Amino acid sequence: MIRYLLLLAVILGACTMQKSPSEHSERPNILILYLDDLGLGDVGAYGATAIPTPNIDRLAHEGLQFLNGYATSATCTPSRYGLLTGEYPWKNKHAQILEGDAPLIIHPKQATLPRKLQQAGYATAVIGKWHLGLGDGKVDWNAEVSPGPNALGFDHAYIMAATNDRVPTVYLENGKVQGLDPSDPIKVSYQQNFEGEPTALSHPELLTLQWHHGHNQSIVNGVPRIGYMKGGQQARWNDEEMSDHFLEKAKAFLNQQQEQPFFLYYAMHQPHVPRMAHPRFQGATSLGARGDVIVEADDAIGQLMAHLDSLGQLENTLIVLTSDNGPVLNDGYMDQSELLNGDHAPTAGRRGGKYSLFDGGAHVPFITYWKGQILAGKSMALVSQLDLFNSINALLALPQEKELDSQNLLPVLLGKQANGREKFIVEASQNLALIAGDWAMIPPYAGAPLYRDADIELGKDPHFQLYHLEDDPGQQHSLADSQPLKLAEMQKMFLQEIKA
Ligand code: NG6
Ligand code: CA
Repeated sequence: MIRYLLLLAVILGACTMQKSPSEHSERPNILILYLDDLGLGDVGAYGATAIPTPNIDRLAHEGLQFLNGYATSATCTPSRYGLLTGEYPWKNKHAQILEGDAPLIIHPKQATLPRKLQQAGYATAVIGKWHLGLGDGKVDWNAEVSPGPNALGFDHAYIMAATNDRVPTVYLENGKVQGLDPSDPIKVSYQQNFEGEPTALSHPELLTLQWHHGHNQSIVNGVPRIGYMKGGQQARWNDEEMSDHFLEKAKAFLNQQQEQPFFLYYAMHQPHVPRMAHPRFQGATSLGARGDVIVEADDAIGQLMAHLDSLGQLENTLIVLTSDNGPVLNDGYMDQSELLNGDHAPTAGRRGGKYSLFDGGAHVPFITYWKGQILAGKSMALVSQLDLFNSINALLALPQEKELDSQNLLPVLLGKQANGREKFIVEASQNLALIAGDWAMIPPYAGAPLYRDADIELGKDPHFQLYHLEDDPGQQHSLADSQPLKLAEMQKMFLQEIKA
């Protein structure tokens, strides 16, 4: 009897024994590299020749490069919402570009990717851009700001609240503004300026970067921003050091991970405006600020990979690199990105860009890399960032969240299956379009077809539009009239998908 008990104890012990990280291949670390406004054509592996991106190219060439990978939306907040919740963002009316003092739009009781991983024993962190709202209404930036990422399953959060062009221009660590001097409290408003505070309109002489549209409120570091802010002088970030700063925080998080696997959501701010590369990257390309910050981002990715390698974790980390939405050259500052763009094709020939229902809106670089596990290659499979949620669940043998819109595409993401999704919805400002196989269908929408300031075609038209994306990637010839049967099939699929 005792012998059997001992044997049982040995077996149980072996089952529960903590494995060293290197033996954890079924529970790899997960690193999501999420860029901000990086277009399909902004990366060497996807055709860019004017912007050297050797580190992203290495991920693409040694990993699996998806040629039909999509964000859920053509702007940031909704795409991040879809990524972290596995739910279509247009199902939440708040999932639209948020102001810097907007409340958290993911309910703390909602299923989230970080909480799933936290519950599965992962150490979880978000470092970088948040833009999903903070607090529950009136935020006091001088006290603990909550709920935020920590309430959604992130053990650790080192973030900017919204975007690098919106106030407050400070970093928050686990809900606390970093470097805040209590005698110089921060006030933020998106309604009105604080008395005596200079704005881009009242004090244009203080600007070192000129605004083109929007971006004419508070001035921080000579850069005019969206929103008004007063105080917190010591806590204000330095735009040119932001990339190094987040990288340092990411490395520090990785250094702390010994026993548990980790999930790091590294939400980079490049190449979103204002594009303020560190001086060592200024002039790295002939494209001006936009090209330079992409080189800066690529360099940070290379450093992070080298760091993972030095910790012996590269073979044990599934890396997913993608972008929250398509590219834009002029997003509100006169940084000469349009003027200096030359022949560079940020959307790789897709129509539209950020904000657009055309393919340039949400069709983005999408790469999976797992050294020793994913074979190098290219995939034509249709994949959406929405699917990372249930695919990662599958990887960890966790139950699927069937009520979500996320599909388990794990075999596709690992390169073991060629066919991805049959169809999915992409959105822009809560307007929807369907992608199914090689086809894209955009229902009729009222409103201006062109976002004039940014010079981007939004995809709005009073008629149905139907495009064959393989034959016509630039969406120049709508087949809505000549292919009525296909259009009807797409309309039916669209309705099925939005009702599901
Ligand atoms: C827009 C801003 C744009 C950018 C965008 C959010 C203006 C005129 N434009 O409202 O500059 O900040 O919001 O970008 O203010 S995103 O990538 O976070 O969605
Ligand atoms: Ca973005």
